[in-house]
Amino acid sequence: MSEAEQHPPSCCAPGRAEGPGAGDAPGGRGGRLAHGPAPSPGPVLLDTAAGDGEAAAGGRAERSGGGRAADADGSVLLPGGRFLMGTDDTEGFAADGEGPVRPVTLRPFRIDACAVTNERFAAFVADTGHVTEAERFGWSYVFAGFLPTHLRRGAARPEHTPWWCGVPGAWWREPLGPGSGLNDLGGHPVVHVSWADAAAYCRWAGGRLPTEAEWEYAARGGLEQRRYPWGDELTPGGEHRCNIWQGRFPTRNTAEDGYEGTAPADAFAPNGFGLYNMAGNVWEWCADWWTTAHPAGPRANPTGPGRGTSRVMRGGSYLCHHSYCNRYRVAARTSNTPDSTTGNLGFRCVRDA
Ligand SMILES: [Cu+2]
Repeated sequence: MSEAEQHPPSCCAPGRAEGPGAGDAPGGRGGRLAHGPAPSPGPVLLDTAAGDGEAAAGGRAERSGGGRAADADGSVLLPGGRFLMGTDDTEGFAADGEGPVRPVTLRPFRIDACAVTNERFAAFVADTGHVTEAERFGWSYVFAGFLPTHLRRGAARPEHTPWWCGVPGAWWREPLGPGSGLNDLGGHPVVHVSWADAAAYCRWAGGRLPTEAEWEYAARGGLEQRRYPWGDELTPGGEHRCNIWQGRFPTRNTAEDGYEGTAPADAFAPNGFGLYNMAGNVWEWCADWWTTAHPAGPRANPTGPGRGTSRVMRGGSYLCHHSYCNRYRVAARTSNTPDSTTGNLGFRCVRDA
């Protein structure tokens, strides 16, 4: 019945249809809370020092490991060409359609070095008046461990991912629900954005969402058939290279990597293409409809199935842990219905070169 049952369950980002009111509320398929307050758009309070400005750019330049520098618009030109997509790694989830390994050829394209930040999304909203789907539904998913007791208690929780709470009034400007704000999150990835919100931002920015093939090629950073954007070892030399969960999921997050929730979009060293956080931090929407059946032969510029019910998400998030989902590998994939919004799901843009 629910669309979520038609594909492997999302590891740590539940779908809109699993949310509050999915079964019995008058809100229908979207499950809009009848009592969900419509958040009023208040002023965006952003700490610009933590934003995408010169300080962040300077910080980026000091880091090593990136093969390419981003242009003034924050994007990197990638040459495209042939790469091996997918994995047959035994660590992978075959049921997710991670395999088979198949040759894919891509034309050159530009991709944002970082996920779209709250600061950039605020500029988009200020310019267009865009109202996000989370605002229209009146709620979004927030990780239970971040919520004060009064919001956590009694919150609707999806059956299979009960560490999520459907929180009335959670949206991108108040990512932990009413009373929260962006404060020093200006340079962090925007979250609580649906596929359509992400696509609208990309159009405004003169681009589009990456195809899944473009995303994976970019994430691999020029390495062939490695497990992570930097190689095969999760923490080379004991160093954390991405923002995922440490400790015991979902009850104890030791935040050894430095972050309990989102990290700044340019945290950690970039991959060989100069791209940040292609593993961990937030899931990223891709353009493609979801399928687990891939043609094994060579493909050029694949765009996925012509129709579907869920859209591809890639990269994993700060909630991913080996014990549960292990989807922060470059070949890992999952999906969600396009109207779904959570506190660990964002996006980045590409442009045709
Ligand atoms: Cu995960």
